[in-house]
Amino acid sequence: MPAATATHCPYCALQCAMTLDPASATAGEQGFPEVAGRDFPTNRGGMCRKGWTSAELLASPSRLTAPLLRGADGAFREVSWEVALDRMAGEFRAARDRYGNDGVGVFGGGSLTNEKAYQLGKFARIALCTSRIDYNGRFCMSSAAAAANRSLGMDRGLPFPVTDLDGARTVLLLGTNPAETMPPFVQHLEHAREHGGLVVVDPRRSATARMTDDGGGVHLQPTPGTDLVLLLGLAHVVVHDGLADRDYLERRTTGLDALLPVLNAWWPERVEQVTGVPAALIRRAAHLLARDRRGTYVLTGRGVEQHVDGTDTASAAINLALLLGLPGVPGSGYGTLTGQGNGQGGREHGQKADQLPGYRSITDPAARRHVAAVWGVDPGDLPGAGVPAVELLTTLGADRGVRCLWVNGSNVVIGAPDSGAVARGLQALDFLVVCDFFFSETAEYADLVLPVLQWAEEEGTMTSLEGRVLRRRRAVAPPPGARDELWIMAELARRLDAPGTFSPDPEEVFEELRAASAGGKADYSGISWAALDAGEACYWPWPAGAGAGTPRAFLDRFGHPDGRAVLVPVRPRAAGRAVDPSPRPHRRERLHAPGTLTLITGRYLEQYQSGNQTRRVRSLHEARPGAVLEIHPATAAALGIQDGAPVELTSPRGRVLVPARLSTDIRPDTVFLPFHFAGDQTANRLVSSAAVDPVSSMPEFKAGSVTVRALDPEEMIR
Ligand SMILES: Nc1nc2c(c(=O)[nH]1)N[C@H]1C(S)=C(S)[C@@H](COP(=O)(O)OP(=O)(O)OC[C@H]3O[C@@H](n4cnc5c(=O)[nH]c(N)nc54)[C@H](O)[C@@H]3O)O[C@H]1N2
Ligand SMILES: Nc1nc2c(c(=O)[nH]1)N[C@H]1C(S)=C(S)[C@@H](COP(=O)(O)OP(=O)(O)OC[C@H]3O[C@@H](n4cnc5c(=O)[nH]c(N)nc54)[C@H](O)[C@@H]3O)O[C@H]1N2
Ligand code: SF4
Ligand SMILES: [Mo]
Repeated sequence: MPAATATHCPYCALQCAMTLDPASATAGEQGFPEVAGRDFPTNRGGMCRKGWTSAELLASPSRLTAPLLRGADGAFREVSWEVALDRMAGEFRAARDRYGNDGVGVFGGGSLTNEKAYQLGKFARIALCTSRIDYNGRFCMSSAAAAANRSLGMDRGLPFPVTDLDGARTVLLLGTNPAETMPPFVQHLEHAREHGGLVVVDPRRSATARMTDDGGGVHLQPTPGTDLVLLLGLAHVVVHDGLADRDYLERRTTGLDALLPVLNAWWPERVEQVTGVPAALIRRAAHLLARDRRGTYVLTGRGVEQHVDGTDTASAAINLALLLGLPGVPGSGYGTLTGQGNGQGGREHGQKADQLPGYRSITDPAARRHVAAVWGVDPGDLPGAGVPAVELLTTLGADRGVRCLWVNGSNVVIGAPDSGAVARGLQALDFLVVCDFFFSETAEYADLVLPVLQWAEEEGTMTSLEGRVLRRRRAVAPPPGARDELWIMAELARRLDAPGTFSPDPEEVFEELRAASAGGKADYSGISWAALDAGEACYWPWPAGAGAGTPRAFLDRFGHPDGRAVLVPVRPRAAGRAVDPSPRPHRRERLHAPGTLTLITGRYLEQYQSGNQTRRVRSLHEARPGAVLEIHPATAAALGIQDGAPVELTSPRGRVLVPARLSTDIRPDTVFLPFHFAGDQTANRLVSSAAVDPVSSMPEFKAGSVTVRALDPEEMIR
């Protein structure tokens, strides 16, 4: 093994390049590899605190190192892999016999390598023969993906390299806070900021919104959940002030005639009434976006996508970009910032309920034939589409629901909406298997916990937010008791008499993935392991035989058969508001009860996702030991809430206890909570899973309704 290994950060989709050196003097002292930033286009040697401290977890004392099986007394005991895998295969077989194939289910994640995600989808379909597989990316990228597929005919988060943004003069940032969620990305916005061209849309004055201070641009602070209307207003100004690119619309799009009447109805003063954003600011922002269209980008994040109208809102953002003539033109564009480390690759190769590898549809007969041939099975033996994550998780243990579940790469007890109900569902299962490297809150409900490898202990590929495939490399040996999922799947497949091959070797699985993806939208067939190792820029689609990949998509044509992008005439579903996301109040009087506020949830720089990794890193924990409720001082005063004092948040689903922090960065009608924490601080105990986006099945993470009240400090200690 070479002394220092070139790899990428384990966490987010920016996939900052790093070097891990287990042999340096520092490594010797600290007991884990030394991390150094590595020059690479996305991060240019920079990283955030999570990346710098990531290697600490390789030596964590809380690492899982042996399979844990729950005994009849309810306690976990270490067992051998042989016993663990026999038991798992036995339980899955029994559940299939008892309830049918769809009685077993798999829940994956966007942190898995391409090879593991691909193999997991294959394992579900032909070893377990179930349609019931979905993954945490449903809570992440599904609205943006659905909108891009619908409008552009292909979903690659950024259809251009991140470095293209370096030359931008104007960037519209819709519900995305990269200053905290991808700090090294912010360097690519510097040029636009210098030109006063950042337009940040966020109900909070986030770290990213603060970049618009001192002439950096403008911050629009809409009522949460009203972005669709705001985007219709911006598009209205573009059309009515003659700023649309008529020639581009004529050559490259369809659907303008259907869109124009929708836009007519949303003049800025009307939009102001719904969104609270002043009409003059809407006009100013629209003109800023149109000032120099060969230098303008429109980017979305979870703030506009994680809503029950998230797909339509993302479509409205694409419409705006198309009206301005941006997508598919060098030096301008539309994109969404993918979140998880392999959020992009993880949504391409078959973890999704309705999908086969290469971004193929599981209901398309030609796709089924192609993939079945690669897998060596009959197309008729492939199950049909399964159910999306919320439905899978809300029917656990129920009639026709999943009875025996394998969670591999998600911590649903923290990350999924209505997490209290999810926990009850897990409890109702006949058997739950959780694979993780740390004992997660979800593992607490498991019957069997299997220890897997961390990023720096495994080999594989990841696809970053710009659609570039990267090599993840092994820098250290794994602890003796841990195994990787490819091996686990190979062992289980054998025990389940599965057809086809389940290789434990990542390079072999990648070769198969290439073949399975060939001819699909996300075509990896031309990308070789050798090219990846040589550091070639491997952007998909890269069909076999093509000399190179596709750093910039859509230059000649969009992904639809006619090569054109579609302007989708999206409109709010009810007057003003898309769908009222507020939960049904228990009692009528709660409707107007004092303290009923809009809850938005999101992220801190120092914590990652469910926190199962970053809560164990000492310096990150010290910086952000828990959740804090961000609340406006005027609202706090009206409710008798002091800065730093405990508050209770309730919704019909559950309650959360946290300290308050008074801040004028948030609107008076809105409060903000991060979702990284466990126990009484679990934000998702409050979040509803009752309504989802009709296209993407995204729940409403960003605009719920909660009641907030001051809490007597004694009430906290219970
Ligand atoms: N530190 C850190 N970084 C991460 C992650 C992490 O957990 N921690 N996770 C990674 C993942 S998986 C993802 S998906 C990305 C997410 O990255 P982002 O999309 O940047 O993250 P969020 O904080 O979820 O939401 C962004 C912003 O949306 C705003 N927002 C909330 N509601 C609304 C609304 O109705 N309208 C508008 N316009 N804005 C709204 C919030 O105030 C917030 O500032 O981050 C990735 N990077
Ligand atoms: N309220 C609210 N909820 C949200 C969001 C929000 O903004 N607000 N954001 C949503 C978003 S964007 C996302 S992406 C989800 C994430 O939600 P989760 O899936 O709950 O988050 P993670 O912490 O990434 O969970 C991954 C788990 O898998 C483990 N793990 C990591 N890598 C591997 C691997 O290679 N193999 C295996 N077997 N395990 C691994 C980690 O240790 C961790 O326990 O949360 C969603 N939930
Ligand atoms: S920005 Fe993302 S990839 Fe880069 S160091 Fe931070 S967590 Fe890692
Ligand atoms: Mo995400």
